[in-house]
Amino acid sequence: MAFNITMSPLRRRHCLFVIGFVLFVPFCFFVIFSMPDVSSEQVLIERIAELQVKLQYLDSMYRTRQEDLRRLSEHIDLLSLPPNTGENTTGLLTSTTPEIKPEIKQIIKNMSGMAAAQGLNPPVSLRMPSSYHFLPHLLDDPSSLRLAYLVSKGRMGVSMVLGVPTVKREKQSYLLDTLQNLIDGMTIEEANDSLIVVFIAETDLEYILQVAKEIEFRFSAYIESGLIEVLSPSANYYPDFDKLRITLGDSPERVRWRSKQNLDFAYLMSYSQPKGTFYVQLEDDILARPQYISEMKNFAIEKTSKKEEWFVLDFCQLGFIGKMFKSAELPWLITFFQMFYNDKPVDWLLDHLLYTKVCNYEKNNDMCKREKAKKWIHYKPSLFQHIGTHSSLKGKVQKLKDKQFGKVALFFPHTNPEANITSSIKHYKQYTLKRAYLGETFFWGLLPQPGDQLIFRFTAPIIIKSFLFKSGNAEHPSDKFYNTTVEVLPLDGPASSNSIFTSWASANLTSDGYVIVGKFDGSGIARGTVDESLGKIQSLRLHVHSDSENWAILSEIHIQDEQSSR
Ligand SMILES: *[C@@H]1O[C@H](CO)[C@@H](O)[C@H](O)[C@H]1NC(C)=O
Ligand SMILES: *[C@@H]1O[C@H](CO)[C@@H](O)[C@H](O)[C@H]1NC(C)=O
Ligand SMILES: *[C@@H]1O[C@H](CO)[C@@H](O)[C@H](O)[C@H]1NC(C)=O
Ligand SMILES: *[C@@H]1O[C@H](CO)[C@@H](O)[C@H](O)[C@H]1NC(C)=O
Ligand SMILES: *[C@@H]1O[C@H](CO)[C@@H](O)[C@H](O)[C@H]1NC(C)=O
Ligand SMILES: CC(=O)N[C@H]1CO[C@H](CO)[C@@H](O)[C@@H]1O
Repeated sequence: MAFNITMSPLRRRHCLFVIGFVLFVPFCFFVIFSMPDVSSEQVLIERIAELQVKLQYLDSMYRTRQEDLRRLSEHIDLLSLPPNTGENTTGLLTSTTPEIKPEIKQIIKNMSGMAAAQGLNPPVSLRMPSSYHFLPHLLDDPSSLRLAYLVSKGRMGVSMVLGVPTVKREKQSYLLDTLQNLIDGMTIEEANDSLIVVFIAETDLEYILQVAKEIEFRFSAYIESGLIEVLSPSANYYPDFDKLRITLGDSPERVRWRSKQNLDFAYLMSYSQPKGTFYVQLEDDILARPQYISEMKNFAIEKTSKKEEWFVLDFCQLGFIGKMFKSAELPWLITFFQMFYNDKPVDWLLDHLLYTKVCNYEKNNDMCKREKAKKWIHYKPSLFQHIGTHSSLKGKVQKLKDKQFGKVALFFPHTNPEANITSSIKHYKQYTLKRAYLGETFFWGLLPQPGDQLIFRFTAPIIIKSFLFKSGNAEHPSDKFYNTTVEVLPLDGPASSNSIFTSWASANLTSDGYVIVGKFDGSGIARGTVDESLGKIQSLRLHVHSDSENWAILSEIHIQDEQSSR
């Protein structure tokens, strides 16, 4: 066993090359012979670039293992060493001490009797500082780096890892909408080759379980497939935030908030690092463009294939959102954040790291900017946008929007049966229910109250095949209808002799003759069919049962009658 562990570093390196070679060469042959077209050269170059980054990631994984081995073999060497008597220096030669050349031996011989002759290969190893030096509180408890919570299927080796940190917010949480949006923007293949790591940066277990429960309710299929993981740190991971140094002249609350953010990012990145080739830092209140995954991946591969030595690919102009790194290079950031977590906000640290890497102190600022721009490459248009208006720092209203993001569809028009429309919810500006029904815009109503009704009276009664109401939109995902039912008024009321109707619908009948046929679900959508036995429908209404802290948007209205579905 000891032999395996103390395999020479050279042999380990060879081992890696052999693995790389075995993977790489057949791949190249495969690519070359399966694509005889000359124009596919570009494709080949890009596939190779992709593989290069992947190899870099594998190498970093391998080095982590190597580090473990090294620590272990050092330990074993020290245990098996004879005590240093100072009498026989060559006696200290072990498997890891270097061979002494004859000339050197000669010199030592000639120095016999001198203390200076005994200085070679002492049984002393240098101790390099580790994270514990910067975060000494981690040593106070052996469980400080143990996860407090984890739901994971252990997915590894994907292309894209998306890190989504989330914290408790006073007002609205957008986490579920953000996750929905991230998943909606992926193809099946991309979802299979990605991982979304939700980091609940809280220590209140009740809250953590609540959030994890909500995620599973809404995304059970993706928890099951391993696409979504949820984790939380041990309370001992955090230092005593009351003992932080006040830096940059900020308020204690702000220092605390930004220091914790640094530690949160370091944690999330450390967890995510071994999971995949690329890592993208996100937030819990964002909106992503459709196809963002393939756009990010293609951009990364294009830059790599052109031999551009990027460190950050930036897909959003705001803060730390949408920054992509090679997982293999994350240790740079993690260590930097640990060193300066109490000193600067996280986005400044990223900038400082780049500055330290590439800027020449003696050259002018323009030069520095140019050098940084080579390593920190911006992508346009932006792929991510902020949706939250309430930042998690109490009282700080987040109004920053990325101007490069451009417009997204805020409503989806349909042709609906002709109807007379009334709403007891007051509309905002030009966003009337009538225009929304006609597909000209979305409906935006102020604070729904119990009893509020949105009524569509059909000019001619119709057989309804299906209905779809989607509330909330991309920019205002929480402006949904909550606790709201969809109800229809049949032309032949319950008084009619239709026995099928009576038996089925009586349980769903309202006091004023409407039949409940559906309701808005947690994601703000009401869709369904209307049983044929109800016959022709005079009118359909949305009926609100609870008051809401949010305004309400209808971004999609689609009522299909027999004609339109033909
Ligand atoms: C030192 O140790 C080596 C190997 O154990 C032995 O061959 C040699 O004779 C020793 N030399 C002295 C001066 O004790
Ligand atoms: C050994 O040391 C003596 C005295 O310091 C010196 O004169 C001599 O050149 C040395 N011999 C070798 C082989 O280094
Ligand atoms: C998903 O990934 C696995 C392993 O990487 C692969 O075997 C499988 O074919 C993929 N499925 C799809 C639908 O891409
Ligand atoms: C729509 O219905 C309301 C209430 O029944 C009625 O006052 C109004 O005249 C109708 N409008 C049209 C254009 O039919
Ligand atoms: C919906 O509203 C009804 C009537 O006010 C109330 O009894 C019920 O608890 C509400 N349901 C939810 C999920 O809020
Ligand atoms: C939409 C709705 O409430 N449907 C109910 C109508 O009544 C039947 C029978 O009681 C229920 O099974 C449905 O859930």
